Amino acid sequence: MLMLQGLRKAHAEHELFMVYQPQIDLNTGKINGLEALIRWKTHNGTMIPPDQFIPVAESSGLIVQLGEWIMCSALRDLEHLENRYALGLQMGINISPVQFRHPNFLNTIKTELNKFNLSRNQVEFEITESVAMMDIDTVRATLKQIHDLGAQVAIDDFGTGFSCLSYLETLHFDRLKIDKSFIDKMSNENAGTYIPEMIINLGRDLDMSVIAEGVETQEQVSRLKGLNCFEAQGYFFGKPMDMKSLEIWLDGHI
Ligand code: G
Ligand code: G
Ligand code: MN
Ligand code: NA
Repeated sequence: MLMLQGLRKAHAEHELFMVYQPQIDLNTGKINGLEALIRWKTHNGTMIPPDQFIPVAESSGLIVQLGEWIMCSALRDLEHLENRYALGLQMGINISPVQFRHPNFLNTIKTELNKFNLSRNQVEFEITESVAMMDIDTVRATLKQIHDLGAQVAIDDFGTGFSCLSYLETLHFDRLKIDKSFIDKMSNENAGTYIPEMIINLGRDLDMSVIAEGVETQEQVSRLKGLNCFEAQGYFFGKPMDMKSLEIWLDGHI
C-alpha cells in the first residue's frame, strides 16, 4: 500500500498516538516541560518512524489536518496532566514548515488554544531553523501573532541550518534548542563544547532561553551546567513516553 493511503487509514483507525519527552531544569533536577512527538504503530505491531511518514504527510498536504490533530492531542493531554499534577509544565509542539506557511495556521492555533483550560504561555511551538529563516517579514508577522495569543516559539535543531545571525537578532524567539548532533560531541573532548557554548552565549545575549537536546550522559549534563545551560532533554532523563508510561514516570519523579 502506498505510504499516503496507509497514513490516512492509520489516522482514521487510531494507529497514531503521541508520546512526550520530559524536559528538565538542571538547577532543580525537576521536570518543567514536555516535547510532543508523534508515533505510528500499525495494528500488526510495526512501528513506522516519523522520519518516514512526516515527509509524506508534508508533500501531500495531509500534515495540515494531522497537525491539528497533533496540537489538539498534545493540549488535551497537557490539560489532563495539569488537572492531575498541577506542575505548570510547558508543552513543545513540532510544527512542519507546511503548517507554518498555511494561511489558516493562526486560526488553528487559536481554535485549539480555546478548547482547553491552559495558561497560554505553557504552549511552545517548535519550528526549525530553516523555516525561521524563510521570509523575514512573514516570519516576523507570524511570530508576533503567536505572541499576541500568549504562546511561545522555539527554534528546533538549532545550529544545523545556516541561520543568518543578523536576522535572528531582529526576530523574537523565546528559546533555542541546541541540536543533538552538537551535544553528542560534548561527550569526551573539550573541543566539542565550542558550538554549544556559542549558542548558549547567543541565547543569553538575545534574551532567549536555551535547551540542550539528546542528552545521554552525566558528563554532558556537567559540561552544560559549566556553560550556564540549565535546561535539557534526552534519554539520560527520559525517553519519549506514551501517556500511561509518562504518568508512571511522573509518579516516581515528583
Ligand atoms: O521522535 P523522533 O526522533 O523519532 O522524531 C523524528 C523526527 O520526526 C523529529 O525530528 C521531528 O522532526 C519529526 N516529528 C516527530 N513528531 C512530530 C510531530 O508531532 N510533528 C512534526 N511536524 N514533526 C514531528
Ligand atoms: O523534533 P526533533 O527533531 O528535535 O526530534 C527529536 C528526536 O530526538 C525525537 O525523535 C526523539 O525521539 C529523539 N531523541 C530525544 N532524546 C534523544 C536522545 O537522548 N538520544 C537519541 N538518540 N535520540 C533522542
Ligand atoms: Mn523538536
Ligand atoms: Na531537534
